[in-house]
Amino acid sequence: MMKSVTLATLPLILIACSADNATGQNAATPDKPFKVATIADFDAPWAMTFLPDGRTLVTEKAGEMILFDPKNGTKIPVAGIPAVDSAGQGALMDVVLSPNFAQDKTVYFSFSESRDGVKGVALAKGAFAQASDGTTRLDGVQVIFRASPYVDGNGHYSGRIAFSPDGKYLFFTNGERQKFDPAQDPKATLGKVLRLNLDGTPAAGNPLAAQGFNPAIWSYGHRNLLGIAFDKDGRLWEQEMGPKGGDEVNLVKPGLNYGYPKVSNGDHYDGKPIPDHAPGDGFEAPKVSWNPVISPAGLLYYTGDIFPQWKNSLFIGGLSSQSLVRVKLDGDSAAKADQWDMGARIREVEQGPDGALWLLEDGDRGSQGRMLKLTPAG
Ligand SMILES: [Ca+2]
Ligand SMILES: [Ca+2]
Repeated sequence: MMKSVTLATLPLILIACSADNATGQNAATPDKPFKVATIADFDAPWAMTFLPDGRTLVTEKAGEMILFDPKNGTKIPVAGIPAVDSAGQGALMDVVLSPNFAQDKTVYFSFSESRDGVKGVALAKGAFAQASDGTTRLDGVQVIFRASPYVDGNGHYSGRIAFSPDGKYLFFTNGERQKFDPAQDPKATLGKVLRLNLDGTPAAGNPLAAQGFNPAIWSYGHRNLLGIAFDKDGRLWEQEMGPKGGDEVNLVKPGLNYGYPKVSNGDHYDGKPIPDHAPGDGFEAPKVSWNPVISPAGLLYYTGDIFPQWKNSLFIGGLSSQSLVRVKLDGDSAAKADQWDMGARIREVEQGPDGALWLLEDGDRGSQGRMLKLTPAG
């Protein structure tokens, strides 16, 4: 539970600094400038995206993709999704429209799968199609990229998707699968941000390929990357679930090493220390880190008009922190701004066509699986 403190009269910078206070609690922002409407219920939803007509595609952990119309509450299952291994943290994960969706109707999605007794995250695409009777499917679904290597275990798949602003590249996150060292292994895609062509092949000119790294790698030394988003100036931001006391927001730059598991502002959950980030250590430090952790999930760069005060902000869902977190950006800098107690594990943050914020609860550990819409209060 968030500790509620009265900070309304303090300047923003003091609120930001107080987030890591001596009591070991993140300070909750006391007043919510939004009202919350419950739109629908899902079964452990993971991600959502808007179609151009205002309908949504929603993924559920167990492997369903659902076409949901917020205008009338209609839910239609989307056929054509491959078998998902949803054990542990496994799921049908992200869903994002092609930058050329108006022409190619292509939907990109990610999921965890089991092959030959080992598991990994896969990236796939298919063409959205709806028949006159309403039945809906993805046509011609192909897996276009698989993490390497596949390993045992059910954790830290990551699997978030973002397209570069020019629509030419697909950025894909691969978690380190709770195996630590693969994040520093130049041959593995685990613990990395990847830059791919739209067909899933490694993009030409990736920064470390000439040094013998896997040609898909854009940056490395990451842990469990559960959100990735571009800002208005084309900067790539990423959030990742770190070790104990080490959740992070990073500004992702090509070829840099973000340190895990060699350095982190957190420490291993078994108590083993990890050296903190320090100037000159050769590792790229996070722009924001949390101790205690928020357990981040989802990342949205806000561009809407109905919350004008939040332009140039990142929004992050909080799982264990049961919160919605706002991070204010200023060029290459970022700072904690708000953390609102939502009373449920928030898995996904999305922006609607009118600039409203849409959230998905993840349905685990007592949380429901609701879709929530946030609009300005009063
Ligand atoms: Ca989304
Ligand atoms: Ca540390």
